[in-house]
Amino acid sequence: LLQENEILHAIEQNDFTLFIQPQVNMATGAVVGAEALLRRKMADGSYGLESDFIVLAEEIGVMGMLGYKVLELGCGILARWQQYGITLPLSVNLSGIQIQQHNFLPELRSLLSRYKISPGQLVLEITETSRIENLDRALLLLRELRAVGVSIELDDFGLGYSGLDYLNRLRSLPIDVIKIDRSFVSVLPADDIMVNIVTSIGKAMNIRLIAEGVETDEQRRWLLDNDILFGQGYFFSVPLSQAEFERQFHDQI
Ligand code: G
Ligand code: G
Ligand code: NA
Ligand code: MN
Repeated sequence: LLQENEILHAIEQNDFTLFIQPQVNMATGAVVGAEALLRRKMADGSYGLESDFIVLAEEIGVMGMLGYKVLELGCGILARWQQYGITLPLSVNLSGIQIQQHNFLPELRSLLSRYKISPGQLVLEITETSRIENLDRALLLLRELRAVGVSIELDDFGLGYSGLDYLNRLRSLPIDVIKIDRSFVSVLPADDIMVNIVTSIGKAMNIRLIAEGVETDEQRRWLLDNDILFGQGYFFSVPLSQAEFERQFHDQI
């Protein structure tokens, strides 16, 4: 089991990197974006992330610090891509705790200016299961993020609290993309109820949809047949090291 001091040690040592998974147009295969996923160097030299790492980091009060490092790594990737003329947007995950830190916005602004990032290339993924239940607070923050110019992806959509009142108020949030949670995609095509519900919400709100966790061609075709154009998942690519991602997709990005 993961120990508290292992997390602290990893943060101290900057033992982290971001792996990258492409987001694709499922009709053409074109890469339209990418998600950065936190990995740390394991004892055997491979890269991984314990399933409880983020939760534990939140519990022991270091997620703000770790989240800042993640944002900085993401900005570093975008700055390097700019030098190569790569304009692909990169999605970085935020923890609910991270966005509640009072210094989150000023730090984001200063990272964007220090790394000379055009804000339109940075996408922030906010998980629906985090703190956006507090919609009034979320609205203020998301409006400020909108003013900064970054895009917002609502991650794990359908897993959060989805009462009708919540859904109604969700419409007021400036969200650019909804990511259909993997648990709904993984049961396709046999069980399509949840994908249909979530999809109709996204369509009614006129928000772009991305299906997460697409693993088979059958799922890809079902999603396309149901007007979901964008996807991410092992069928297209597992998360890759930055070098491997750039090697595999250089002619497409
Ligand atoms: O990466 P998988 O790669 O195993 O990620 C496991 C979980 O950790 C997912 O819920 C994912 O959203 C989350 N996660 C991955 N990278 C990050 C990150 O950089 N920040 C935060 N807050 N969560 C992350
Ligand atoms: O919570 P979030 O959606 O950010 O988490 C993304 C997680 O899903 C990461 O752990 C990533 O490695 C994983 N993932 C990405 N594509 C697939 C897939 O096709 N199948 C499965 N099982 N996991 C995936
Ligand atoms: Na995510
Ligand atoms: Mn997700």
